Amino acid sequence: MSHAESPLDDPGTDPFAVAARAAQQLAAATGVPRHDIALTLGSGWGGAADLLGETVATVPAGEIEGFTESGVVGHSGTLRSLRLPNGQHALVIGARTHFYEGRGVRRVVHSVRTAAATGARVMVLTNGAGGIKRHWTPGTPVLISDHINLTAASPLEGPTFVDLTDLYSSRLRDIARSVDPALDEGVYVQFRGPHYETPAEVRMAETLGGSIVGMSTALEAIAARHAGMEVLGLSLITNLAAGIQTEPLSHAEVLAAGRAAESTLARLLTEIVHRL
Ligand code: 8IG
Repeated sequence: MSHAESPLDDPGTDPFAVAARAAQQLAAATGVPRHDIALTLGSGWGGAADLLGETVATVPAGEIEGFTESGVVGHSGTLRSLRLPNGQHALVIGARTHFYEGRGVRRVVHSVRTAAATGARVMVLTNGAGGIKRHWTPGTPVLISDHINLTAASPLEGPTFVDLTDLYSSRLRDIARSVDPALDEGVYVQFRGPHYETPAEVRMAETLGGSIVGMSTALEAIAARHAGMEVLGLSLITNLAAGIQTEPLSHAEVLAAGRAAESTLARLLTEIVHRL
């Protein structure tokens, strides 16, 4: 995996200036000056991109400043501009940088900051994750109601005291439940990864009030809120968390569960986005 240089790696660089330039480059590459909504499509959620609307342009992520093509199988490595049926423009981010890649938290949240700089007011963050609730069988989508950030990192630097009450907008969760009243919700616990949790860590997460375990989203949600966006978070439960299920976890199984759920998730997410 290549570790391309990025101006974000220089601590003297203003990450918001890089995001502003990335937004200008996206506008030039797509011909779409502003986007209204942005979506990061994690494991299992990629199919939604084809259903949400008409693709106006697809840009390889590596062509935009601060982005790297994702090294994780199951992530597309592109930025796509879509026109929704209501005429709004959606930016679909298929290139997520994970904290566990070790490139720093600025890289992790750059896509969110770029989305905000394109004008997006709503950030939809999706992921594949492990479930702590025993009745969440693999393939179950759940709303994120709140998070616990166990990365010991923040995307914010300096005395930036951002309120995170209602971070995962109850208004947007209500809209999602108007599409599927059976959608359950839970507290997402972001671990650093890339290893999965031990059973003891999963018990800890449960004791702390968590019900979903993953390796993304929380840091991105913080950056989105800081940028003034409203956040909707959705997890696809691809596996029961370690120790909740007795078999060892495998990335292949995670991908298989994602693929199996993909068309259902695409329809669900499309209906939700069309009501936002
Ligand atoms: I997919 O069980 C997926 N991502 N931390 N734990 C963590 N991340 C995950 C898991 C899981 N499943």
